[in-house]
Amino acid sequence: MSIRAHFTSAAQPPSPEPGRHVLATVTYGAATGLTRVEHGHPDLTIPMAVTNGDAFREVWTVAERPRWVLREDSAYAHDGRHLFVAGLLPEQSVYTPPVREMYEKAFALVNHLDYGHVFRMWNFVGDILGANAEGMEVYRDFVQGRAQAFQTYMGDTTAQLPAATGIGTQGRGIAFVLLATRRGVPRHLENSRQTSAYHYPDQYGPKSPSFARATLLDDTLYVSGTASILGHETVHPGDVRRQTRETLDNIAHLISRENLAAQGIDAGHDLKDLRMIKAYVRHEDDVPAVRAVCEETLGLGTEVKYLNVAVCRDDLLVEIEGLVPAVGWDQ
Ligand code: 3EB
Repeated sequence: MSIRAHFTSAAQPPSPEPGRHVLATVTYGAATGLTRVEHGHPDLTIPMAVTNGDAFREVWTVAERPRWVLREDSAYAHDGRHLFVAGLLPEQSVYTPPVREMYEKAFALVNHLDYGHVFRMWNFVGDILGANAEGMEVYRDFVQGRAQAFQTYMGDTTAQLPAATGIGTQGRGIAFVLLATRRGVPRHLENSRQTSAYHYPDQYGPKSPSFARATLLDDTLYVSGTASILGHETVHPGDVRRQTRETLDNIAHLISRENLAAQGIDAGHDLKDLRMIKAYVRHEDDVPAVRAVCEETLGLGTEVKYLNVAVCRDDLLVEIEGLVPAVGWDQ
């Protein structure tokens, strides 16, 4: 039985389906915090809701009763098959060394607990487009520290880099979530419309970002944060509708039979198969336009959560992520 996720209101305690257990939750709300929720599982709250009333919770559930550990700046939860790790780093003058240390500790924990493979990460970067004390952009500073930690963990190979999201928040400092598995072997996938992020040229920073475009685990396809980028270049600067369409076109191609077959995967999906969709929108005023394009493209029946945060390039107005669940997930 695989790990699964669903959205609930942040106002209600999460209620897992019969026979399943809450591993951990991520709340998209108004403040930063790592807490223990009623039943005992950890919750990471990130400030990025469009308005306070729009806060929601992403609930990760598993088949076995998990163990939970909550510390001041980190938490983890695991059930013998899947591991959730979250961490918080307060605002820093320079991020590379403390980010490296935080991610190295997380990867050491993954190894220590014997969950062999990281398959999905979220990186929540406050003031993502701001400058650190030395004038370097916070995102580039973060990317450098993360790259060093991955190098410690797996050496120079890019073959094990997982799907990820790198996104701004309405707060300060950095937080992350990682998911790892003991059982399956994840397949990390690229998109032939886009340069692999780990091969981006150095015009985007001293280290290339450490992530794959998607990861396939147990027939669920985890789609990374995706933006209006072709090759390595932003397209449609200043046009949020066209950026949203291009982003959805990128995801459509990523999950298509053509793109998957080229990487030895016998599967093919459409945008209508996408679930757990989050659209990160730079300017709150653009939310209606992003919503209109999503509804046009995905249909009115597909739930999309809209959040209001900066994306990691000044010219990117929107980033979208989701997953294609394995058959039977909804049952
Ligand atoms: C991009 O394609 C857009 O640094 O972890 C997307 C997903 C992006 C993950 C990350 C960044 C990250 O480059 C930005």
